[in-house]
Amino acid sequence: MKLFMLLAGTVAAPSIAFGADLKASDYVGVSFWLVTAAMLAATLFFFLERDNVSSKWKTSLTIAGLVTGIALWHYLYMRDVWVETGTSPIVYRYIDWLLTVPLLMVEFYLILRAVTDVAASLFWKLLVGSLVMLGFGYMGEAKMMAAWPAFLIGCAAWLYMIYELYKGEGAAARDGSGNAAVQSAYNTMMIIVVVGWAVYPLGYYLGYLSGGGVNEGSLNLVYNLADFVNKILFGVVIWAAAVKDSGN
Ligand SMILES: *C/C=C(C)/C=C/C=C(C)/C=C/C1=C(C)CCCC1(C)C
Repeated sequence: MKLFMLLAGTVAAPSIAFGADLKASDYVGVSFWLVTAAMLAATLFFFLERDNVSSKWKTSLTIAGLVTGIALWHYLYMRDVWVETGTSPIVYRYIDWLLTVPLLMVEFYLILRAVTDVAASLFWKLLVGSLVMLGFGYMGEAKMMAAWPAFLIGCAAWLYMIYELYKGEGAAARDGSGNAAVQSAYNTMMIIVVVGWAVYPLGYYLGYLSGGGVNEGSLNLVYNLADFVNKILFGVVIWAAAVKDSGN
């Protein structure tokens, strides 16, 4: 009950939310609304599904719900910035990523820890990688530094995280765990970090580097679709592994 009241409060909080006038031709605005609703549904789903998995998996589902819940909170504001002004909600976007990307990285650590021993250093490496990637991305988008070098440093940090997951400590813990549900979840989550996450630098490229000035529409449409996959689908993969491993 408390959970529902909290969510109801969240949805009612942004005061301009109900004044916004969404036009049918504003497909970027429509994508903001769709993703907002999907984040709400996903958050409820992950929290309620905690009851259906064994105790060692509950934290992973809590984190999945926090990721979509934090995104819901920011989408409520971002969609209004977009609908009212037609400009990129860069600050809300990056505050959201700053919180949710490290939480997504924690998930790798948590699903491994549910079934095997894994060093905390894996978590710290992924955290530093996330902060470097997002810090430089923000500086590039907010015009605090040139768009190209910010992009290249951000990409290097992303590749470093992929390396850690693919060849480093994470992969070693996965191989040693002997748990098929975790191994397949880990591999699917890694594909999301490689393929699903590639959409963000693509959006940045289309928005800032492909010439002809900043294209706010394609930038936001691409980021919104990517958030849908990388936050909701990522959580669903974890949920599926948790249900399977719990014998339900
Ligand atoms: C829920 C939000 C997620 C999973 C956000 C992920 C964001 C990225 C993978 C961003 C990557 C970027 C680069 C690799 C280069 C610099 C520009 C960024 C920040 C868009």
